[in-house]
Amino acid sequence: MTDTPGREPEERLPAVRPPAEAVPAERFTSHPSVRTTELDPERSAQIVRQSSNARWVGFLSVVVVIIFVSLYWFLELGFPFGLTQPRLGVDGTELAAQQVLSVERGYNIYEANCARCHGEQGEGGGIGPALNRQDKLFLHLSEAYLKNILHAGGRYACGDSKSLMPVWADTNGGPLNYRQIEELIAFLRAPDDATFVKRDEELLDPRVDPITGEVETFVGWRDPDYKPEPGATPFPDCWSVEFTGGGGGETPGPSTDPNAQVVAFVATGILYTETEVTAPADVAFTLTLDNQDAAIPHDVVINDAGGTQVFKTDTFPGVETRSYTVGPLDAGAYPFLCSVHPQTMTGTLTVE
Ligand code: HEC
Ligand SMILES: [Cu+2]
Repeated sequence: MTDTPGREPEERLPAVRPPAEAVPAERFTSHPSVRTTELDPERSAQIVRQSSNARWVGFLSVVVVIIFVSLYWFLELGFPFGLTQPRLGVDGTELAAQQVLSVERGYNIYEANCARCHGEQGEGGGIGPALNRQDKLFLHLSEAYLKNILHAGGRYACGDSKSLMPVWADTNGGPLNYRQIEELIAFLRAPDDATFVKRDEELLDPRVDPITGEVETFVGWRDPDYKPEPGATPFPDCWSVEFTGGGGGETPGPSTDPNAQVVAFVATGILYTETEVTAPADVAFTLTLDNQDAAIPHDVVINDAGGTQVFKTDTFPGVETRSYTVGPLDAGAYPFLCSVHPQTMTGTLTVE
C-alpha cells in the first residue's frame, strides 16, 4: 500500500482498482452529507431541543384545554364562594332555549285543553280547581304528581272515580302524546320571573297583537322564591280536603271588626269582576282585593268625584287576597281603578 506514516486513514487516496472491476454505481442521488447516519454533536443537541419543545407544546395545550373546560364549567354552574350565579337556571331564572320552547308549546296545549275548566290563568274556573296557587305549585303540583294525574285522570287526585277530569296521556287512552305531556308540565311549572312568547300552534311564529303590533307574551305561574309560612301545613294530597275542613286552606279573614261590612273586589283576567260596587256611607268598612291573576299586580285606588285619591290598597301580584279597613266615606259616587291597568280596570264605588 501507499501509506505514508502519520497520515490519517481517511485521507487516503482511493485504492486503485483494476480496470476490469466495475465502478460501483452511486445508489443515492442526495448530497452525501444528508446520508451520513452518524449524529454530530450539533445535530443531536438540536434533536434534544426539538423534542423538548414538542413536549412543551403538548403540555401547554393540555393545560389550555383544562383551563377552558374548568372555566366553562364554572361559568355554567357558578364560580365557587358565591362569586357568580349559575348561568343555567338552578333557580329557574334563565331557562335553556329548549325549555323555553317547551313552555311556549305547553301554553298552547293548556289553552286548548285545560283552560275551559281550570281558567285561562289556572285560577280555577267553575269545574276544575285552581292550579296557579303558589302553595300548590310549591310541592303538591310536582312534576311526578302532574305526570300521574295526566296519565290516570282526575280520579288520581282524590280517588273519585266519577271525576270530571278525563285521562290525558295517550298511553292510557287520552289525546296527548308523551312530548305534549312534558310540554304541558313545563308550562304548568314555568317560573313567573321569565317571559315567554305566545306562538302560533302550527308554525310556532310569535303571535302579534293586531292592535298594538307587539308580540304577545306571558309569564309562568310559579314563584321560584316562594317559601311556605314556617308552620304551615303542607298542601293536602287531595285538593278538595281544603274545602271540607281538612286544613291547609287559607281564608284571609277581614282584618278588623267582624261586624264591619266587607266590600269585595275581585281581579281576574286583568279585569275587575264587578265594576259597580256599593259600600255603606259614614262607617268604616273592610275592603278585600282578591287578585286571581298569577304574577300580575293589581290594586284598587278609590278617588272622590273631584279626582282626589281617598284610598289605595297595596299593589300586589296574584294569586292573593288582602284586606284593608277603609275609613268612613260620605255618600256619593267614587270612581275606582287599578293603577297598573288604569285603561281597562275601572269602576264606580257607590257609597250610600
Ligand atoms: C272537564 C273539565 C277539566 C278539564 C278539561 C281539565 N281538568 Fe283538570 N281537573 C278537573 C277536575 C274536576 C279536577 C278535580 C279532580 C277531582 O278530584 O275529581 C281536576 C284536577 C286537576 C289537577 C289536580 C289539581 C290538584 O289540586 O290536585 C290537575 C293538576 C289538573 N286537573 C290539570 C289539568 C290539565 C293540565 C288539564 C289540560 C290538559 C286539565 N286539567 C283539564 C277538570 C278538568
Ligand atoms: Cu290591574
